[in-house]
Amino acid sequence: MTPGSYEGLKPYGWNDRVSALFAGHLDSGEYPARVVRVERIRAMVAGPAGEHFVATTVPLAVGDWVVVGGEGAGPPLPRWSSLARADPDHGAQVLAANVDLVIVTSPADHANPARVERELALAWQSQAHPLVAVTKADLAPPGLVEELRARWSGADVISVSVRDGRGVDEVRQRLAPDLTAVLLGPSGAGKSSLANALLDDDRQVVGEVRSGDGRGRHTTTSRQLVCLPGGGVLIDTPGLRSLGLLGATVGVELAFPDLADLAEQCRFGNCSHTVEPGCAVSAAERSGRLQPERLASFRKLQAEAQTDEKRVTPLPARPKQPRRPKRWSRDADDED
Ligand SMILES: Nc1nc2c(ncn2[C@@H]2O[C@H](COP(=O)(O)OP(=O)(O)OP(=O)(O)O)[C@@H](O)[C@H]2O)c(=O)[nH]1
Ligand SMILES: [Mg+2]
Ligand SMILES: [Zn+2]
Repeated sequence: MTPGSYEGLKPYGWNDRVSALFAGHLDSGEYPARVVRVERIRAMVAGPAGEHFVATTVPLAVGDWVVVGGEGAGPPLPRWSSLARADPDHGAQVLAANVDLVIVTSPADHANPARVERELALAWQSQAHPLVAVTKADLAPPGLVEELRARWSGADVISVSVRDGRGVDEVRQRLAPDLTAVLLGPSGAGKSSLANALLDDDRQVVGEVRSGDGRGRHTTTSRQLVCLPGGGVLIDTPGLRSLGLLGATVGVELAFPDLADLAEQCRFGNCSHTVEPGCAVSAAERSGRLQPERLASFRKLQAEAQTDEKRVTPLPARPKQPRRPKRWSRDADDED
């Protein structure tokens, strides 16, 4: 069966691209749906007639498109993007699927640029585009936003405040008419507050931060997809303590385009930007053009991503050699 127009799914991001995903996948009695929330053995999905629970037997992520039939939801249709982290307990965890935009939130009163850079790398690796939202801009110390913009030159940085409303429309415009965005950032960054501002409704629960260090209290506990009134889809997420890079080497490169440009000018193609002569990266650091903190952040993320990459994609096992009789063992050095 060919997918119909499914008016009821349009607020959930149904468009020609999604329709094409389902072509040839729908039998009679089946319908397309988008995963709105995932629980242990069931998921809340949005189908053409509204949101309802379905049984699931395969792992699904918020944002997945699935075929629903008599048995519940089938496996996810191929994802065009997948925001994932290395999870210390479960290996890899997909946080959100089929997102176009990752909104990396960074609270202006407790800016942590290195965390933002980690999240930018995960966003680029996911195949979505990142957008940095410096939240609580009404509390920003003078010059902070300009400083962050300079550090992340090349990234789309918007300062946002739900107190005075600045930046909210800009974020809204990025999502219309049918793009999907996921909010990423530490607990207390103001993700759910921004979701409510975009929804024009206090639907997401918002929590006070701790008075001393401004950390959040992990108010949001599950990932949830909501439709925005002016078009576009938003996924609110809980602030995560651990965001392992899961081999995101490409994402790290894309998050540091300035360093990639400099590295092209190094004398040696395999320059490690530490001790080599003619290193353009070290020269930029010495001259003050490259902030040492940014370089340190790049080195840390790159090393972590490379280590993860080896873990995630282990080198192919060497084919087993038939055991040789002992008297041939002196030839062992000739192997390879
Ligand atoms: N001054 C100011 N405070 C804000 C702004 N946005 C959010 N807050 C406050 O920051 C606190 C945390 O907001 P939340 O929206 O719950 O933060 P969150 O990122 O969803 O946190 P988790 O759900 O724990 O991950 C609340 O007390 C909000 O009122 C803002 O633009 N300006
Ligand atoms: Mg929240
Ligand atoms: Zn170099």
